[in-house]
Amino acid sequence: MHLGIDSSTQSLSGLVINGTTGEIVAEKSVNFGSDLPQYGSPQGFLPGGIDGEVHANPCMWLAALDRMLLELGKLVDLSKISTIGGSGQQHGSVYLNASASERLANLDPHSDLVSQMQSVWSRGTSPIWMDTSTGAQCRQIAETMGGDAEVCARSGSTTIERFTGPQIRKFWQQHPESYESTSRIHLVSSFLCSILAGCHAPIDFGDGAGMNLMNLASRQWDSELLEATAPGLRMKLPELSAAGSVVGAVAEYFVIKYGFSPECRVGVFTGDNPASLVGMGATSPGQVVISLGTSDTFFAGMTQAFTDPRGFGHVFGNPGGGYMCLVCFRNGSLAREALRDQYGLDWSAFDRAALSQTHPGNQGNLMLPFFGPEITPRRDFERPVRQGSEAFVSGGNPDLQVRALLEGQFLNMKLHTDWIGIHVDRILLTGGASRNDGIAQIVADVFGAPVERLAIANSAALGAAILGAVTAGHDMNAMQSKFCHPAQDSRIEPTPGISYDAALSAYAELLEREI
Ligand code: ADP
Ligand code: XUL
Repeated sequence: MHLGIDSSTQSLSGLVINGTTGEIVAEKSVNFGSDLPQYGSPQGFLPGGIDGEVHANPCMWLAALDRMLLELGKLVDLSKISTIGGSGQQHGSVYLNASASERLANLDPHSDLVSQMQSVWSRGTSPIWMDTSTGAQCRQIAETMGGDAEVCARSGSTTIERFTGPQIRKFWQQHPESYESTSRIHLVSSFLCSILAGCHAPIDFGDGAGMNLMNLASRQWDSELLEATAPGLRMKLPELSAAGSVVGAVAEYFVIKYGFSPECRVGVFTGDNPASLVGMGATSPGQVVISLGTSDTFFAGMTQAFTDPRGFGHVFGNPGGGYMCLVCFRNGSLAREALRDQYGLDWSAFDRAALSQTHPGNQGNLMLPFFGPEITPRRDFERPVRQGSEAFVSGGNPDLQVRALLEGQFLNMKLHTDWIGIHVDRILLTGGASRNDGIAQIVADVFGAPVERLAIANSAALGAAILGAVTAGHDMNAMQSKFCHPAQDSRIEPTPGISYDAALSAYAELLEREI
């Protein structure tokens, strides 16, 4: 059996698969907000950050790992797990001092992870992907490199505020002494992998590409990008390696505390989106995945690496080989939740509003669906922008508001993914909100393509488990054909005779005017 661990924005999940029978054996999720309220992070991050700063407490991820394994051990015999694969929310970084190596190698099973890691942090909190505070650092790095086109050609993305390089530069500028005392900087993925393996684990080519530091062509750290980012950075970064390659045996802590076999091996972790690509069975080019998690993301395998001329899209390493493209929208579930709460609705009201109470095109009522800063397109919105009837613009009629939000989100997605040039003839939908039929119907209508969902909404955890199977020597494609089937009756066809061409132009015009 293989265990996949996914540490995403709002929860940490474990999912166990049997690679021989094709069975999903057990699944357990720990929600940071509701299960670990002591960390004061109802949505997975510390509220109240100023000037676009969004940080999380890395202890919370450790507490969640301990909790998840304790609960999972009640559902499945952990001694039967032969390999562990994993993934983490992308871009987030963890800063450790020189004592970390020894600590990792000597974790005491009679204590817990949080108390033992207390003295290893060189930075108490971790900037995560929602952070938009590094505009100045992005400009400085781009300037040193001779322009953003050069950064993009090397790393697969222009300088991006949430990407780890600009975040590291800001840390060095604001806290040079703490930066100096940092001996290793991990991503969320490689950090959790290091805990499990009891030694510093590598970063994979998928998550590594989300840092503005990795050279996409050579799959090595790019010396010039490192130099343009912060002094002495090379020494502080882990090695780069392929997702799923063996890191080593699981640390004794997990053997004694949770009953893992000492033979159990840990593979290199990746980012949650690359893991989702694996878990959706979409690593081979030709398929499009839309993930509706905390963020909404649009991604697909690519045969060749080419980049977004407008700079919103990214190219990452694909855990199945080659490349993947990705476009991320910050106002995903958090915006849907904000509108839901503002109107006192529940998710079934979203279903009803989208399926029976309103019509495609929403009688011309349009919304720029941003409740906070957006990254695609980049702008510090504070509230949505409405255009349409007086009643709608003044905030009336919840059903129209729901449809306007959803149509706005997917029109915005369509507008900002056309550069990829993929003919979308089927969409694989995943993430927490994908189970909502109303939302799925609007995706199908806006893109004019059928939508399919897998039985498992948490495709990142499934992808992580499949990467675990790859660590054990299984073929990724064979595992994908075993596990990645659309759920029965999950297919949603686009409504016949509907076109969103006019709505897309109207949306583009409104956006142009407001930006
Ligand atoms: P992440 O991986 O980013 O932590 P998930 O993929 O687990 O996020 O998605 C969690 C989100 O899914 C929740 O915050 C919630 O907003 C949304 N969600 C869950 N169920 C529904 C539903 N039935 N309809 C719409 N959204 C939903
Ligand atoms: C991708 C991104 C988010 C995070 C959290 O670039 O920032 O999707 O990976 O899910």
